[in-house]
Amino acid sequence: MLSRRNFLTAAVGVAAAGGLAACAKEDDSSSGSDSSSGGGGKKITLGFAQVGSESGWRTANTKSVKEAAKDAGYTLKFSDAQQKQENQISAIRSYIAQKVNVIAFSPVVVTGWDAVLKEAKTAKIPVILTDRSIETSDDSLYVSFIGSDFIDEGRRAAKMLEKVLEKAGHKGAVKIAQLEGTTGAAPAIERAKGFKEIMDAEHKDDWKVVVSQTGDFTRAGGKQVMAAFLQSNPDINVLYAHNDDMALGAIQSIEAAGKKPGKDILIVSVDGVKDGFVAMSEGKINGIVECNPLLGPQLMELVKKVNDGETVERRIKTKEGDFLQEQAKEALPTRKY
Ligand code: GZL
Repeated sequence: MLSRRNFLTAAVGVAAAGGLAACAKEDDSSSGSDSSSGGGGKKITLGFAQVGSESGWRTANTKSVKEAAKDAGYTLKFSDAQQKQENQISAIRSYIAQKVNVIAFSPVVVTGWDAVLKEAKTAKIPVILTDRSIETSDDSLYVSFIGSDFIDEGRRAAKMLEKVLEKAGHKGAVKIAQLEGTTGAAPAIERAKGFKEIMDAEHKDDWKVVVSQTGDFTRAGGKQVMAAFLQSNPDINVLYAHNDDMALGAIQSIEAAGKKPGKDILIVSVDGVKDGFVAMSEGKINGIVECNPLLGPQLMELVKKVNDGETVERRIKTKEGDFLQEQAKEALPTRKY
């Protein structure tokens, strides 16, 4: 296990690392400590490269990370990559140059990380993946991945759709529109994979995904793409959205087309943000597979162990539930995000 205390740190002269890409947004939130104490003193300095601020889920995830770092007394260097991989890579290089103790990030897409993670490894800075995973042949490039099981979320969405169809008394063909997350992102790839696994195994004769396209996890994307779906496939009767924000955008287009979301077009979504629960309580979304963004406290515990050179679990899965319409009203007051 790598820990900065146990070795000399090679100077990492990555010139470009000094600055973040122009359009990324960064801030140093510390607990009032001297942020130059990264690695020298007792205080842990964590560099966190966030995907962006594309959805309600991401906003809640950012809040959880920042609050938990403050509660833990860590110095947090935080950047928002605005969903651009080049900005996340620049942020990681910046943290290497600043000699943080630990780097954590939520990779916007699964590929293209080996080079920068090799630089972190050379600098003897351990890396933790949060929320989303990566594809790499070199397992030594990160010490742990903490986040949901997206393939299971896709399976759960398909099983939930079975219940929604039965409850709606649906008869006849099931013509599904799928709003995919960001192209190349683990949640998009894996939520589609899990859903297809159940569909192929248990519904290959009566369910069909008639159209599928990315809405990039945003409301605007969901609205725009759903409008196009309804033009090309007016007989869609189910929407499977990879996140609530795209489902909420799609609802606007469904209503603009004179159709009733939750009735004419049954909707199953993923995340469980408050606005998603409100839409469910209004009968506009039929079921939501929860994906828990509140990873902050677990992440900070992991950071401490990694920094202290302890052995940590390679894969830590977050716990989450499933919610149907009738549970929405009762659950709303206690939703934390
Ligand atoms: C899932 C997370 C996804 C959410 C979206 O863990 O990566 O990204 O489902 C967010 O809302 O944009």
